[in-house]
Amino acid sequence: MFFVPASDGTRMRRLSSWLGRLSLVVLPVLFLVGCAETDTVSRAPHTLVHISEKDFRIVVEPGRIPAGDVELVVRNQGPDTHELIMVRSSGSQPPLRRDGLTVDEEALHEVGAVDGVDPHGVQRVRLRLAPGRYELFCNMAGHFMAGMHGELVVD
Ligand SMILES: [Cu+2]
Repeated sequence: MFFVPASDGTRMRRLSSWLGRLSLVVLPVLFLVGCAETDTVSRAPHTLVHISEKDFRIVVEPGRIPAGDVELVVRNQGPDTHELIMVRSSGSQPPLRRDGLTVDEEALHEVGAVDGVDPHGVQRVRLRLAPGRYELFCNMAGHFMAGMHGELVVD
C-alpha cells in the first residue's frame, strides 16, 4: 500500500495500518454524509436493522430483511467499547489472523463497518445490500471468539 523505507519501517507500517483502520471508519461516514445531502436518497424508504452489542454478544433484529437500502443502528450496551464489521458470509468460520485473537478482515469482502462505539453509544450506517448472507462481528481482540458475531439474511 505504501512505500516503506527500511530505516523507518515500523512507523510506516503502523501508519499504514492506522490509515487502513481509518478508511473503514471514514468510508461509511462519507456515505452517510452523502446520503444526508442528497434528498432523493435520504428520503428513500429503507429498512432499519437494530444491532445490539454487549460483552460478548451481538443480537441482530430483524435477522432477515429484503434487499435494498438499509440503515444499521448499532447500539453498544457495554461495558466495553465494541466495533462492528459486516462481511459477506462465506458459509464457514472467517479466517483468523496469526495472533489467533482477531479475524483476518483483509481476507473477507467487507460491506460496512462501525469503529469503536463507546459504551451506551449508538452509531448508524446506511448501506445498500444485495441478497445474500452477511456476517456481523466485533473484531476487538478476542471478542469474535467470545461470541460477538451474528448473521443477517437479505432476500
Ligand atoms: Cu467487542
